[in-house]
Amino acid sequence: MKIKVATLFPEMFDCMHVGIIGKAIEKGLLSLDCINIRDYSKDKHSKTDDYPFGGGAGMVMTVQPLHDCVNAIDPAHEYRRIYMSPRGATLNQKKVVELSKTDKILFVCGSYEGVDERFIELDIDEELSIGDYVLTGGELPCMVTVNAIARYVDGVLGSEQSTEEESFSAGLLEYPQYTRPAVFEGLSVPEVLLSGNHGNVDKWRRERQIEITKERRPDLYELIRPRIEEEEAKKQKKRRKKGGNTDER
Ligand code: 4H6
Repeated sequence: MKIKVATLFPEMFDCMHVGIIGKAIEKGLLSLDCINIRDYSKDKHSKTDDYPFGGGAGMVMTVQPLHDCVNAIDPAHEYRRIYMSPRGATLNQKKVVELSKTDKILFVCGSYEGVDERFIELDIDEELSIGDYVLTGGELPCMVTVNAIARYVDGVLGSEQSTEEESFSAGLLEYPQYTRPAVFEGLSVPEVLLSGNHGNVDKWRRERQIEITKERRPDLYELIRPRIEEEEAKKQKKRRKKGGNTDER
C-alpha cells in the first residue's frame, strides 16, 4: 500500500517510523512519503496562508500551494485523495477496513483555520474526521488513520496479533487480559484462564465481552443484540438436546 501525505509539518511524521508501523515501512509492506506543501508555494517568501475574505479570526491556507502540491505528487489522480477535517465523515472500524483495501491514498493535512474551499472542490475526493473535537492541524488525525489502516495490510501484524479474532469480536468491547504473575498484591487471575480448558476460556471471554459492552456501551450493545440473542437461543437448544433440562418443555 502506498501512502502520501501533503503537510506543512512533515517532521511530525517521524514517529510513524517507531514500532509496528515503522517495521512495516522497513519491510516495504507500506510506503509513507511526506511532502511539504510549502515547497510548492510560488510566493517569494514561501507563504502558504492569508487573511480570510470577509474577515474573521485566524488565517486560511491559500489554494495555490495546495493545488500545485497535490497535482505534482499525483498528476494522474491515481490516489484516493482524503482531506482530514472536523466536518468530514467520522472514521470507524468499517471505514478503516474499506480504506485498507485501497492501494494508493493521498492525505492532505490542513492547518490554521483550514483551507480555501476551492482546493477541496478542485482536488479532494473526500473529507474525513477522527471524531468530534478540534485539533490545530490534520496531521494527528492523518497518523491515527494511517495507523488504523496499516494494521489491516497483509503482513503488518504478526500471526499472533492478527485482526481475525477481532472480526469475530466485531462490535463488542475487549475482554480483560492477564499475564504472569498469577497473583499480584493479593489479586488473582480468574481460575478459568489457568485451567487449560480452551472451550471454557473462550466462553468466559465471550461472556465478559458481552457484560462489559452492555454496561459501558449500551449503544453498541443495541446494535449487536440480535446476533447475541440468536447465539443464546442456539445454546439453549443444544442444552435441551443434551437432556437434563426439562423446564422449557
Ligand atoms: C481542516 C479544517 C481534523 C483541518 C479545519 C482536523 C480535527 C480534525 C483543520 C481545521 C483538525 C478531526 C484548524 C479547524 C484549527 C479548527 C485542522 N481538527 N481546523 N476531528 N484541525 O479529524 O481550527
